[in-house]
Amino acid sequence: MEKVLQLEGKKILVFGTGLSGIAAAELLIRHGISIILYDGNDKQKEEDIRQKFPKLKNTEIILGALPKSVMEECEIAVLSPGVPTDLEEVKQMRGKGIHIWGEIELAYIFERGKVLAVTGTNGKTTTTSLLGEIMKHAALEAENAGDTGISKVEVVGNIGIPYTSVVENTDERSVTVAEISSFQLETVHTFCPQVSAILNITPDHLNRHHTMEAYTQAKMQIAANQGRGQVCVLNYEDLALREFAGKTEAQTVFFSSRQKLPQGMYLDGEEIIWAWGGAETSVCNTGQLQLIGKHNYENVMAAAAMAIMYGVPLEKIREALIRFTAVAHRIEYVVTKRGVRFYNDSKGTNPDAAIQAIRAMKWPTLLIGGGYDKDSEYEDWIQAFDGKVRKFVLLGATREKIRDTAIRLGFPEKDIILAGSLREAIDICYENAVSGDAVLLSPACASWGMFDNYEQRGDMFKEMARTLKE
Ligand code: UMA
Repeated sequence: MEKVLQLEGKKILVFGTGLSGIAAAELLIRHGISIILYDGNDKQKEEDIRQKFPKLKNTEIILGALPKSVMEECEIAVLSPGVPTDLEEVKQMRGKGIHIWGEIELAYIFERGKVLAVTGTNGKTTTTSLLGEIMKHAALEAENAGDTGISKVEVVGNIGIPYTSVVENTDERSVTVAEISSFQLETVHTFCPQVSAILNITPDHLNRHHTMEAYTQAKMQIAANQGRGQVCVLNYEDLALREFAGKTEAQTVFFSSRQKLPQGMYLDGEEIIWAWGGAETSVCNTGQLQLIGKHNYENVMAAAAMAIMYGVPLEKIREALIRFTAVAHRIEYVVTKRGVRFYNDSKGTNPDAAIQAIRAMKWPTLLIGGGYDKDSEYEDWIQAFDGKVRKFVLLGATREKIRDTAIRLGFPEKDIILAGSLREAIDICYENAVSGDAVLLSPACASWGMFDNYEQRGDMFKEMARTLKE
């Protein structure tokens, strides 16, 4: 705990009262470190925060404008991921010599075990969950064998569990599997995963990072403190990442879904192969996996390569891969009724995500789409159907707009049906489906207007599908 000592006697400003800020504040309070909790949103009420989080009862809370005096008092500011690093207040603090840390950096100061960290534009959550399952399986096996291997596994970060909320559970033999966003990587300084991965980098969050260079730079921070003793797993098909391999100090391992690699992990037809030291070993056949779609095979390869490089036996990795079902609401297999497979992709809330889902379907598909209008364009999505969509059932505020786009692009009008509710949409699909078809909920739109959130939409779909009469 030597690293933690550096915090003693210092006053820390915790910036943000969301998930990360509260978890960071509570961690510091538990360690008797003096903090000020600050949030720029003055619509929040101090009493509400105190009532919701009783541990903050003696903590100074400031909402709205940040007084200059606070900047004189604090030595470190811990930013929540959503706080931009070029915010005026943050610039001023930096100017005054205040150390700017992120919530991940703070947690890492308390880390006692090893960290495996995943970043990338797409696939982070699936890869992190899958790697978490592999490591848990390996830990369990080690215990059974009376081995002193991995004591426990924590899965944290952007996935929704603040790292600071569980880091005190770590010990010398524990493993923390972390999903780390570009926002979180902007404010790490000593964070050093034993194995990291950058899955892919495509334009995203440019409103925050401003340029693609800055966004790419942030992602690459994941390996900034790694040396030859650590490993960084990279997607060979991403040119920026291929180039990055020549720059990082870390040992690099590639994966590819498009070509054979002399060393690393690759997809050869339906077989995932691990090539190492001149030998080639099959990891698994994609047909054995419950995850589907090429993008998911990339996630599988990244997670498996990370686990191998950590030292998990291939057999254990294979068992965990085969057992793993999709993350909830992301091309999630639900049930088969009368030979018709049901898939829930309620998380497909934009056309890009929905494109991945329809590409993943290997069967004639009855597709349920539409929802809240975010001013999206649907051409690319409809063009990705590739003749697979037998019936296109549309819901919500966007249903007419999507129908008109589909007709304009030559999708048969007779196969488009407008439904008034999710219940009606499912029933239409089930009536029209034959054995061997798939029914996919992948709306390409947000759920608002008809549902509270995408989780509720997905849960209702699953419940309705499971209770259909055979
Ligand atoms: N705030 C300010 N000033 C600002 C910006 C925000 O005071 O300029 C305050 C807000 O008023 C609010 C608080 O900060 O009270 C919110 O902080 P936050 O946005 O960091 O949200 P948290 O609840 O702490 O959640 C964060 C991540 N959020 C973001 O990155 C935006 C969560 O990722 C993450 O799960 C959580 O920490 C736990 O680690 C969400 C996300 O959308 C899922 N991530 C992006 C993505 O996946 O694309 C990167």
